[in-house]
Amino acid sequence: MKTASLLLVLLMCAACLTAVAQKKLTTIDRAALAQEVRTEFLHCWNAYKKYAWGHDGLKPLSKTPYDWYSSTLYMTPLDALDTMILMGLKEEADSTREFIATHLSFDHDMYVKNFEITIRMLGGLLSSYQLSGDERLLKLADDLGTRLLPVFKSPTGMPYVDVNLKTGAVRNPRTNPGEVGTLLVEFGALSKLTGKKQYYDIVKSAVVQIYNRRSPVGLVGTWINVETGEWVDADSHVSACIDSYYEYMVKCSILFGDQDFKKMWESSILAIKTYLADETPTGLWIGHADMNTGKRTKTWFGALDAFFPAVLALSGDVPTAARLQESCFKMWNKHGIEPEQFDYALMDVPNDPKWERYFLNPEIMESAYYLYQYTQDPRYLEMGKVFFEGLKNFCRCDGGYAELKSVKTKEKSDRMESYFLAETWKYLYLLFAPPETLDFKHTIFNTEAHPIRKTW
Ligand code: DMJ
Repeated sequence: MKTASLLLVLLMCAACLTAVAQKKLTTIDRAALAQEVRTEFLHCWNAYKKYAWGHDGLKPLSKTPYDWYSSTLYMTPLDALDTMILMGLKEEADSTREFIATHLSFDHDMYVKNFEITIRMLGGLLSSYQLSGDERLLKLADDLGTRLLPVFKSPTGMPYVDVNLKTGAVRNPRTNPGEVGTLLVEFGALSKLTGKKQYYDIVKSAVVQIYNRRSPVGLVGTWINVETGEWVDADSHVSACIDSYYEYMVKCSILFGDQDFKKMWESSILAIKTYLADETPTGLWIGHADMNTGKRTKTWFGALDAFFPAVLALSGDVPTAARLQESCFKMWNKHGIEPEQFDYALMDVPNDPKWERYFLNPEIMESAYYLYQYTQDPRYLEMGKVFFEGLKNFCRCDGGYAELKSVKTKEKSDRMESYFLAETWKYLYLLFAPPETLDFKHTIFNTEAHPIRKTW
């Protein structure tokens, strides 16, 4: 009898919890939020068109344009194009695509950053080509790929940082695993779509060069010289300069079915879990360690590191991804918006104002989106809503959305990077949008959120 009543109480509790969960679901109006995100995207896009049309980007406080180099590469329109397509902004997307197809030229005597141009522009051209079928975009991608390839002509095969688009001259041999290892989703897709094998082979062997230089404990450092092959900074972490090196191991193993990347990921994640992961009273974090000894050097995590739950989830480890995302959420909630760096031993920004900045980064939204895809847990919709509120409250301005000088004071700074339109708004929109908006299971996003499908 006693057991029967206990069972009844338990069943009633379970029913209550389900009701709470359902109620929670009904408090999130996904359709309304998707619509609102779209409106905010348009606020940024219209500001760009009004104040910075034809340039790489917009400074939203002074309402003035900026370019990265001596000639514009139309970075914001190209980065934003597939977001418009996915949001169903057909007229905007069609006219932007037409403008890019008829105006964009890479025939400029200027040095560009290989990594940034690959993830933003090559990635953007390939995804918009796949989404629109416009062959002119594939032609532009092929032209860009050809102009970038000389960057790999170093003694080790790892790319220099900069390459001249016209002459093929290269400069700056000091690079990092992120810039070497985050090129193959784009060059590999270009290779498959054009039938030009060299794109895949040259870029893959550069990644292998970094991987082969991992330490005896299986970690990589932050800076390496592509001419000598020597590490020049042994700090190991999953933050800026290393982050997407790991991301592309998982993504390339899925997109190209390349087993070498599967093996690289398996040995790397083991080293990350052994030496970088940090179980603390506030939850799971990924900190810093010396690449050679594996010894903990810093208890820092940051806005960029928040991509890691998405990668863990994509690799099949949803439980660890979910735990890490809870830590990311704590980082966000400390000041209502996330800082560039967070010391999880202090549970606050490290004591230096330079780490208080927020660059409109998308990674934490990206991870919420992935986790929602795998779990359908409304918790991630709730998180998305909190992120959206934070952005609107602290970054919105008349001329678009602005980065923050400090998440503590909320003082703004005059910059809105193109990835804010390519990534941040896209992941937030996809989190709330109907599932048919994008076939998640058959899509690999490059690190700039440009969706690539295996059509080959
Ligand atoms: C983007 O350009 C890419 O996501 C890159 O991999 C890392 N940082 C920015 C956004 O934070």
